[in-house]
Amino acid sequence: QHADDGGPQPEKHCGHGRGGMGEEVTRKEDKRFITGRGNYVDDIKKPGMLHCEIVRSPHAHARIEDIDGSRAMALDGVVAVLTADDLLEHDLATMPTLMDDTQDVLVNDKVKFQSQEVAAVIAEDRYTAKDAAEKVEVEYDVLEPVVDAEEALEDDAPLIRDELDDQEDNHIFDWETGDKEATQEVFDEAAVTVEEQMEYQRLHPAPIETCGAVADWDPGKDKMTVHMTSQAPHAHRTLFSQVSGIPEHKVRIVSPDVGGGFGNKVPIYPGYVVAAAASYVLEQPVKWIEERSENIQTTGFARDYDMTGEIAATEDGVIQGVKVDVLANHGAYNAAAQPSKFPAGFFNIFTGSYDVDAAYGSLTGAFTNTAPGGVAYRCSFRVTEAVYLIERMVKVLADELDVDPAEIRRRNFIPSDAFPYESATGWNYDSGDYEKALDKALEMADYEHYREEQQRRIAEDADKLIGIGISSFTEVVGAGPGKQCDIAGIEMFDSADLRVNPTGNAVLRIGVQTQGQGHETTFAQIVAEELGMDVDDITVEHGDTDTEPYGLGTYGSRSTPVAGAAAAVAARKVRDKAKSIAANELEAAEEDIEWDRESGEFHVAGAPDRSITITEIAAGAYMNSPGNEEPGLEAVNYYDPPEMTYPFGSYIVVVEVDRETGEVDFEKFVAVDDCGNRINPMIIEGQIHGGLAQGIGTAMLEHVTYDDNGNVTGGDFMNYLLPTANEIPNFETGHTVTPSPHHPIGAKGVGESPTVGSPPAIVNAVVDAMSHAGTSHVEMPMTPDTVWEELDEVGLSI
Ligand code: MCN
Ligand code: CUN
Repeated sequence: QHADDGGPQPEKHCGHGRGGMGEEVTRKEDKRFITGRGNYVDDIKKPGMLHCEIVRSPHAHARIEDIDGSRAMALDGVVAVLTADDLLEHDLATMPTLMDDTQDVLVNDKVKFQSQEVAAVIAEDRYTAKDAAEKVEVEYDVLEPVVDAEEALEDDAPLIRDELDDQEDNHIFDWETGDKEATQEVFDEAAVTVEEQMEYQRLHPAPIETCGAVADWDPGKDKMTVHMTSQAPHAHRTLFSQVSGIPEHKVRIVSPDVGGGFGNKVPIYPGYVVAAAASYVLEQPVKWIEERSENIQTTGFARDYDMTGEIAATEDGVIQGVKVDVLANHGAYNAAAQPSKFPAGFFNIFTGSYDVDAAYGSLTGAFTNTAPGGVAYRCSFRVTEAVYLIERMVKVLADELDVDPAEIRRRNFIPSDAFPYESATGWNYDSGDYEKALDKALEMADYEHYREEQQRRIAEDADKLIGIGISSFTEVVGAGPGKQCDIAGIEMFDSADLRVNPTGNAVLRIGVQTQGQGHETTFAQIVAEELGMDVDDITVEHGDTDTEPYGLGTYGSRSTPVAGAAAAVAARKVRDKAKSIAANELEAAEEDIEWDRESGEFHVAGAPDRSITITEIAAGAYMNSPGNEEPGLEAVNYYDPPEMTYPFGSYIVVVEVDRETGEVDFEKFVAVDDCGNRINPMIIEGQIHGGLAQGIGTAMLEHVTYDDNGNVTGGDFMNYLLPTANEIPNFETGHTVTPSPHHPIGAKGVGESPTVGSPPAIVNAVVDAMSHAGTSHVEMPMTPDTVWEELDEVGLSI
C-alpha cells in the first residue's frame, strides 16, 4: 500500500509478498479461534479451584443494617461468605478508581447503585455458589435514590457520597476549555447563531465475553497470579500491587484470549479484587465470572452526556465560534477510564474538522445512584460525544441557512495545507485532507441522485421519505504523549521487545493487549516490513506481565499509534545491528552495507549480488558475531509519542423513513476512512464493519435505562438491544491515505473511528428526512416510536 495520495511519506511500503505493510494477511489468531482452541478466562481450570459469586443489592440507594451469611454457609460445598468486614482486615474493603475516587469492593455502609457488590460467596462449584448467594440475608434501610444528573444537582436531592468529608452535594467537578471571552465576542457579533440540546444516552460496551478472573495465590512462592479479562495487564498489575500490598514482582497478571473489550475491560472491578482476596485467604485458586446482566448493570458504561451546542457563523455559513455546555452523569463513583489529567476525557476536541476562530466548553459532572463509568465503547475518551455534537450542530446550521450540508462542511474544513494545525482549544492535529475524503464519499454515495430522489418524494407526498446524513469527523487517538497523558500516574508510552532466533525467526512481545483486533497479525506485519522477514516467521506475544515489556494497554485506538511505533523502532534497532553483522559476513565495511526494502536483503553498495538475508544474519549473530558487537539479535523500544494521531473520515448515510410506522431503513451506507498508512486493509475493513454496526446500535437501539426507583430497566439483552445481522445494511467502504508525519510508519489508529463517526451521520440522515417540515433533532436511540412521534410533531405522519 503506497502512501499515494499526497501528504508526507515517511517511507515507501511495498506489497513484496512477505506479509509486510499493506498486505491482506489472513489473521494468524483465527486458526485457534475457529477451531475452538481459544483460551479465555472461563476456559481456565486449576486443581482445587473454588468459585465466587457476588451478592448484589436489589436497591439503588440503601444503608446496610445487617448481613447474615449463616444460611448460605450451611449449604454443602460453601467455603466462605465474605463481607466488607472480612476485607477490612486485609485493608481491601475499598479500591481506587482510575480517576482517584475510592470505590467499595464490597459495600461497607451504604449501597449507591442497584446491583452493587454487597457480599461474596465462595464455594466448590459455581452452582452451589449461586444457590448460596441467594441465601445470604441482607437487611437494608432503603433510601431515596436519584438517577438523573440534573435532579441529582438540585438542592433537595439525596446526598449520595455522604462518606466523603468535603462532599455536601452530588457535584463532582466543573471543567472548562477554550477562551470564554473571545468566544462570547464572536457570538455577540455573529450574523447567525444556532443552538440545539441533545443527549448522548447511556450505553454499554457489552462485549460477548463478560468480565472475569481466576486468582491463584501461591503461598510457596508468595506469588499472586491472576488470569483476568484485562485491556491493560501491566497497569492492572501495578494497581493490584498497590491495593494489595503484594510487591509488584510477586504479582503476575495474564490476560489470555479476550472475547471483546470495547473499553469495558479497562477499569478494575470489585469482582477481581474479591477473587484475589479470597484466593489469598483460602490459599486456593478462585474463579469469578460475571453474568450478562451483572456486566451491563455494574461495569463501566459509556457516554451519558446531556449537551447543549451553539454555533456562531456568517450568513454564508462560515463557522466562527462553537460553544458547548454539558451535564455528565458519572454514576455513584468517579471511575471513568481515561487519562487522569482530563476530567472530561478528550471532549476538548469538539471543534472537529473545522477551522473556527474561537471555542469554549464547560462541563459539570454529577454523582447519581447508577453504576459508575462513562468512558468506554469504542471512544477515544469522550471524542465520540464531541464528534456527535459538532457533526449534529453543522447539520443544524446547514438547515438554518438552507445550505447543503456537504457544501457547508467544505466551507469550514481545516485546509489540507494548514497541518500541523492547532485547534481553538489547543490540540495539535498532525495531518488531514478532509475535503478529499468527503469528495470520495459523495461520489461513492451517489449524493446528487439521492438529493433529487429526496425532492421527488417530498413533491409526490410519498409514504416513505429519503434522508441523507453526513459526518466528516476527526478522531484523536494514540495517547500519550506521556507528559500529557497518564493512567493513575503512569505515563502513557508503550513498548515492544523483539528477539530474533538463531534460525532466523522471531518473537515480538508487546505492551498492548488485543481483544480481537488482530495484533498477532498486524504487529508481525510491521516487523516483516522492517526486517524483510516473512510474516509467518514472527510470533507476537502479549498479555502476560511476567514476559511482556511494560505497557499501558489497548484502548483509545492507541496500539498502532504507540506500540506499533515501538515495534517499528525495535525492528529498526535490530536492522542497525544486522548491518554490522552483515558487514562482517560479507567482509565489507559497515558504511557500505545497504538494506533493500523490496528484496528484504542487505547488500554491499554497488554490488547487489553480494547480499545476505536476515535469516543468514541471525545465524551470524549467534554463531559468528563480530568483535565490535555483543552476540544475539534483539532490541527493546519504549515509545513515547511526540503527539497523538488524528484519523478522520467522511460517512454518508441514506435512509428511508416510513411515515406510517416511523421505521428507518438504510438505503446506502458509505464510509471513507483515513488512518494514514495501512498495515492490513482487510483487518481495517473488519474494524470498520464492526464499528459501524456498533454505531447503528448506538443510533437506533442501545440504551441503559433506569426507572425512578433506580432499577436498571435496560440491563440485559432483552432490554439492551444490540444490533444483529438483521439490522445491518451493506457497507460500502473506501479510504484515503494521509500518513501521520510523526509516526515511524506513518500509521494512525482506526479501531474506534466507525463508532465515533457514524452515529451523527445516521441521526443527520433521519433529521434530514424531516427537516423540510421543521425537524431539527431526533434523540437516540431512534426507535420507530421516537421517529414516529417526531413525524407526528411536524405533521408528516400518516
Ligand atoms: N490497523 C492497521 N493499520 C492502521 C491502523 C490500524 O492495520 N493504520 C490495525 C491494527 O494493527 C489493529 C487494528 O487495525 O490490528 C486496530 O488498531 P488500532 O486502531 O490501533 O486500535 P487498537 O488495536 O488499539 O484497538 C483498540 C480499539 C478500541 S479502543 C476499541 S474500544 C475496540 C476496537 O479497537 N475494541 C475492539 N476494536 C475492537 N475490535 C474487536 N474485535 N474487539 C474489541 O474489543
Ligand atoms: Cu473508549 S473504549 Mo476503547 O478506548 O477500549
